[in-house]
Amino acid sequence: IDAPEVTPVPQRGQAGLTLLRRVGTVDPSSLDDYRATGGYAALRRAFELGPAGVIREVTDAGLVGRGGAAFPTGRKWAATASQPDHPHYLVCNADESEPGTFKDRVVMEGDPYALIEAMTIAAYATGCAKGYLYIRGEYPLATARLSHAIATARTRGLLGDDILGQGFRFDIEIRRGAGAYICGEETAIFNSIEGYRGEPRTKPPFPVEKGLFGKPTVVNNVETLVNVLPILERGPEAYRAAEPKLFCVSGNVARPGVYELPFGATLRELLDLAQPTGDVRAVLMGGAAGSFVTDLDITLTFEGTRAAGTTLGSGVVMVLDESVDLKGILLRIAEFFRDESCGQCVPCRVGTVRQEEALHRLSKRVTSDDLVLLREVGQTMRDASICGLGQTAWNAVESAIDRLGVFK
Ligand code: L3W
Ligand code: SF4
Repeated sequence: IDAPEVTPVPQRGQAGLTLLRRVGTVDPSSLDDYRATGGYAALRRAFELGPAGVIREVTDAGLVGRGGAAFPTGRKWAATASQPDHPHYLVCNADESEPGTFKDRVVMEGDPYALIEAMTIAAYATGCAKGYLYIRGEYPLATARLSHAIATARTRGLLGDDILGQGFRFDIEIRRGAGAYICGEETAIFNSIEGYRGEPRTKPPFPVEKGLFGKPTVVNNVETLVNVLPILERGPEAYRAAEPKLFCVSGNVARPGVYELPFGATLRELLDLAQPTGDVRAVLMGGAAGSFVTDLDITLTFEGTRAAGTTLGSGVVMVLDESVDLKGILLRIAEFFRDESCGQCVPCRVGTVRQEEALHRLSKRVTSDDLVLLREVGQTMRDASICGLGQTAWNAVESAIDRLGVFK
């Protein structure tokens, strides 16, 4: 379940790529290449529409967050824009740390100006003069390319005091994470940027009201933001007709990597592209926080995966064939959550330890006592933890027991 030892590549030859259209085909260091391939057309359109017009288009497009929780982006932007308290802040969550997730890295490394343009549009729509790009510390290449792109954009009047001569002021500061998974939780990012321990805050209040430095803040994932470009370039209707989604395919497949497909494809269609190397025993959807499925006819939408009792999450599709030691994978997931729990709340701090201990015992000898304990601990973590880490720490284990018959 560690990040695969491959360099994910966009699947060239797939017709009609949207989010990956420049990745691997243009020089990511060149602003001229970016502009020559349609770059900054969306920002120009944003200035024509005005902030309220941009929010209307994003809302009409039906864009929802790609970090895992699928919250409507237009609603988030409108809520931030309407806050009377100032300043407003924009935070791009680029702390991509869900095991099996590597789509944001591919976008940032291959098309850094797209993220900068998209952040500028988000800031314009929501009234932010300052944006933070909080990037995973283990992404040095993406960080270097984004730093270069930000500096270049500044010298060319695309960031700074008077963007494109429109009197709009906005700039971006990069902050690097230091290896903690929990710092991908939106309020832990705020604490980290403010110089405190990366611990989640209780919600509400939501960031749109009280976020970074206690001010109204819009937080969006990298993939969510870059979707705003085709929305403004094509219009919400055309966007909705073929809404793009990135999937991170890893595990027992011949062609691991980042795939772009329109929402609505089935898991089987995606796997046909990635080519499983053996008989598929299960697919882990949504990463360590997600769950195992066996039905390959699941529709790859937020609703379709929910109906199948799993989650699209951040787009993880980890394929496991019969050769895989499932108990070992469950132990690795439990170890991961125990290690990454910030320790702030009891259900998660204690529950993740108890879960791992019970799995160790069960992997040697199956007893009904330990199976009952595991379920009680899991349910308590789900019901009583402060944040998504504790709430989801039992998902994969539960689905392996109930659907894959582990420990039978
Ligand atoms: C205004 C309201 N805003 C909710 C906002 C909230 C946040 C967003 C989603 O993420 C997911 C989980 C895993 N007024 C609001 C509101 N919001 N109600 O909407 O909120 P929430 O609390 O449902 O989810 P979340 O805690 O932000 C949990 C996934 O994250 N996850 C791992 C993700 C990893 C990656 C990665 O590596 N790239 O994304 C772990 O739990 O799927 O669904 O902005 O403020 N009334
Ligand atoms: Fe920290 Fe876990 Fe509680 Fe989240 S659920 S605040 S990670 S202890």
